Parts: sequence; C-alpha cells; structure tokens
Amino acid sequence: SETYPDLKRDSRFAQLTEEHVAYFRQLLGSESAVIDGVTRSDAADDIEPFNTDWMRKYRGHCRLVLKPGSTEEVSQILKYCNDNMLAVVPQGGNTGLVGGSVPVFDEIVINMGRMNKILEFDEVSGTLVAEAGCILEVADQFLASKGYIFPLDLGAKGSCQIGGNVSTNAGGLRLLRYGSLHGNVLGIEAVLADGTVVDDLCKLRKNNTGYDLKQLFIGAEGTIGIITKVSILCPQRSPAQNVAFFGLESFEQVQRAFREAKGQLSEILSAFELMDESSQALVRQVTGNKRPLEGEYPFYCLIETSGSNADHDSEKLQAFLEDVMEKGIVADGTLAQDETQIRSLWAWREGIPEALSHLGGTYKYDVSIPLRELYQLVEDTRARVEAAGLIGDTDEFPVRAVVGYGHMGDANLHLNVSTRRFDERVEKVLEPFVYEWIAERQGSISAEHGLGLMKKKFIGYSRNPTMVGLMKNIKTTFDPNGILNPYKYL
Ligand code: FAD
Ligand code: 2HG
Ligand code: ZN
Repeated sequence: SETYPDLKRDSRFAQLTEEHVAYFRQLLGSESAVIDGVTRSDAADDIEPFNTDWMRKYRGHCRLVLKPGSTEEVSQILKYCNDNMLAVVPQGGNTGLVGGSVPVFDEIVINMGRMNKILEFDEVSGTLVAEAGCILEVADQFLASKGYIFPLDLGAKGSCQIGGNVSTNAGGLRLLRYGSLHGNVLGIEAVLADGTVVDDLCKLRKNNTGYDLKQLFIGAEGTIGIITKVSILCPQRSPAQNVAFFGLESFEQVQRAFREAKGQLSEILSAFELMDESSQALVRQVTGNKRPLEGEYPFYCLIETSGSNADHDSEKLQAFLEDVMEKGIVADGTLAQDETQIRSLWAWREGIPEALSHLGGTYKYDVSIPLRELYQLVEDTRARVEAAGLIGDTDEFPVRAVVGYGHMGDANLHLNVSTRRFDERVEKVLEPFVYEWIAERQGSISAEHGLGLMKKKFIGYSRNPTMVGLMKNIKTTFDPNGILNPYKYL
C-alpha cells in the first residue's frame, strides 16, 4: 500500500467480490447496515470515516462496512468471513489512538454502532448489562438516573463505545478511584472468528471456576473475537463532587502534593491529574479561554473529590489547599464553586487531546513509569527534539511543542509531540528512543491506549519473548486463520 510501505497485504486473504456483498446484504437486510463500495462507485465519501482514525494518522482502504444488529448477525458474518478468508476489523466509536480501529488494507469494517442497547440493570447490586455498541456517555447518563456511575470516564465519552473501552482496557480519569476494567467487568459475550458465540455474560462478583477467559478479551484490541455484550459492576454515584486546580513550581512539588492528597483526602479522592505549562498554553491558544489561575506555573494539578457530603468534602478540600499552600508545596490554587466551574476546570485537562488535534498532527506516547521519573521523559524528549533542530515557533519547524500530562494518580504519563504536520524526521527522532527510555526503567510502552498498528514493532520493549509467544498461541487458538484485525500488534 502507499500508506504503509513496510507492510504487505497478506495474499491468503480473499478479495471482496459482488457475491460476498450480496451475501451480507441478504444477511443484514436493512440498507443502512451495509455500506458498499464494492458494487457502488459513489460510496467513497460514506466509507471514508470508517477508514480514517481520530488523529488522521492512519488510513485504510476498506470497501465494505457492515453494521450488525445482533449477536447472531455478528456470528454469521464472522463464520462467512472465516470460511471465505475475508479479513475484518472490529470497530467501535473509532476513537482509539494507536491505529487499531481502522483497516490497514482492504479488511471489512465490522462497526458495532447499531448494537447499542442497555439490556438490564440491577438497582441493588449496580450490575449493568449492555450491548457493546452502547456509547459510554449514554450508559453513564442512564446510570446517573439510577444513582449510579459508570466506573470509567474519559474525554472521548461522547463517541467511544463500551465494547471499544473493554477491548482497549481503557483507563481514563477515575481509575485511581474505581480501578481497572479487569476488576469491574463481570462478564462478556463475544464471537470468535469461526462464529462461535462465547457466552460468559456472568453477573457474579465472584466466580472461581477455572480460567477467567473473559480477561483475555479485555485489552485484546479486537484480535481474538468481537465483544457483543458486557456486564459491568457500577459504583454508587457520589452526590457531592468538588474540584481544585493547583499551580506548582516543580515536579518534586507535584509528587509531594500527591502524597498529601492521598493522606488528607483519602477515601474521597477520585482523580489526581497532571498538566504541564506547555499543554496548558496550547489549550489556551486553541480555546481562547481565560486561564484558571492568574500566574503561569511549570505544572498544574487537577484534584477531584467525590463523597457523600458536599459541605464536609469542600471543607476538607479547602483545608487541604490551605495546608499545601502553607507548606509551600502549591504556589497557587482555586476551588470550583459550582457545576459550571467544575466543568470548566476539567476542560483544561480533558480538552488537551482535542485542542492539540486542531494544531496539526500529534505523536502520542502513553506510558507507565515509576512516578519519580514520570516527567523526566518529557524533558529528555524535548531536549532530543531541540538537538535535532526540529522544534520552533515558525512554520519551517515541524514540531510546535513537546508536552506532558496524564493520570498522575496511576503513574501514567501522556507524552505528546505536537507538530504542524506529521513528518518522518520527527518520528525517527522519537522512535525507538521513547520505547528504549521506557524499557530501561521497566516501564510499559502502553499504559492505556494499547498497541494497535502504531506499536506493532515495539511490543518487545515491554513483553519478553516467552510472553509474546504465549500471546501468539492464544491468538491462533481463538482465530486460526488470522482474520481478526490482521497486521496489528501480533
Ligand atoms: P475503537 O477506537 O473503535 O477501537 C479500539 C480497538 O478496539 C480497536 O482495536 C478495535 O478493533 C477494537 N474494538 C472496538 N470495539 C470492539 C468490539 N466490540 N469487540 C472487539 N474489539 C473491538 N483511552 C484511555 O484509556 N483513557 C483515556 O483517558 C482516553 N481518553 C481519550 C480521549 C480522547 C479525546 C480520545 C480521542 C481517545 C481517548 N482514549 C483514552 C483512547 C481510548 O482507547 C478510546 O477512547 C476508547 O477506549 C476506544 O473506544 P472506541 O469505541 O472508540 O473503540
Ligand atoms: C487522556 O488521558 C487520553 O486525555 C488521551 O488518554 C491522551 O491523547 C493522548 O495522548
Ligand atoms: Zn489517558
């Protein structure tokens, strides 16, 4: 392909024919469930959004998008594809950040958007059962009406789907409080490559009967099956939420603030997010909004508390703010006074990826490193990009800024290199440098976004050959013909 000169289409896969399309049309019935660029020459515009990822960094060449409406349809589609050696890409909201959700060549896109129903909710236990295509925000709004909350929240909530979240094992803004999907997902229904329906839609909290196979699908990125339904344990929604926004003079002080927040806010702490000055300057540039604090600081933290008593929690947060300012840990800070202010403070953190997307291409690294060295990666990367002469304020330089932010509470840094345009020279300076840097510190090259196509060559920096070998065996057991999301990380 022109897009990926290093990759070659696997010749074992069949080319799509009119006969294949006719089968899918008859199977799915409804006109809107099949977007067909095989027999229709005017379908290119309709297919484009399914071929291109959120960052506009990855682009496939698929000519057929299928939108099944039931598990049975997913099963029939996959059985037919497996029998006919047709490769497929499972797709949710297409907000993934590693090129995993779009085709590489002409794989068929199986988009889950029509399977969007909430199926069951148990108001006593808080167990929600929903179809995989249910949008995260829709599920959360439903839960809010019942006094519950989805145990995951992230900036793409308006478009990403629960099935996509589970398939990437998304972490998000409140993992610190509610934990990972590996703990909250109670059951999964999925379809394997040959059409077999794996019904493990368990609703029990405890179930020690042999291997916990559903865990394999959590974070598998669509390589071993298509998730069709999920059951998930949702916590009670806290009636009181408070947010504080701090400016700090050094990363040393950020670490001290985190330590104090855990100690003083303990059970009500629900998020501790980090932003550096460069990230905030770019958000300011794009949105034009007034900054939350008067002065500029090298670092900012957003702290959220969720508890049962608004007055008590805000007193606690106020006392915390006074204490850390007195101790000289925090240079300046503000507390949100109402819901609107809470939202606007969060926008300075949640809005970073969106703001950067307006400025050109962003090289994104999503890493776990022991907290002590978390920010050092940003500084070392910035120095390296500067030394290569690639960063500057004018158009002749491809790089605009090297920024760092992320989920401090989970030791998860987002290193973003904001460019005026994607440029191979920049990529060469960044890779494998970033991955080597992480491996030297026994970190993970993917804390939350996954490997997809982007980190295909780099899995060895975080997993040893024995583990990669086991993963390949699992892949072969679940998908012997390799039709599910080919060319990606395995
Ligand atoms: P897609 O992008 O469509 O797919 C992602 C992967 O899952 C692909 O490999 C795809 O093949 C596979 N897949 C999708 N659905 C299924 C299914 N039903 N069965 C099997 N495989 C499937 N991630 C975080 O972890 N934390 C964050 O805070 C966060 N914030 C984000 C903010 C923004 C603005 C954006 C754009 C992304 C963010 N992400 C974050 C990335 C994150 O991975 C996704 O937003 C989300 O989890 C993906 O869901 P999706 O439905 O869009 O999946
Ligand atoms: C976030 O935490 C997301 O905002 C996206 O995980 C991070 O765009 C990124 O690099
Ligand atoms: Zn994140």
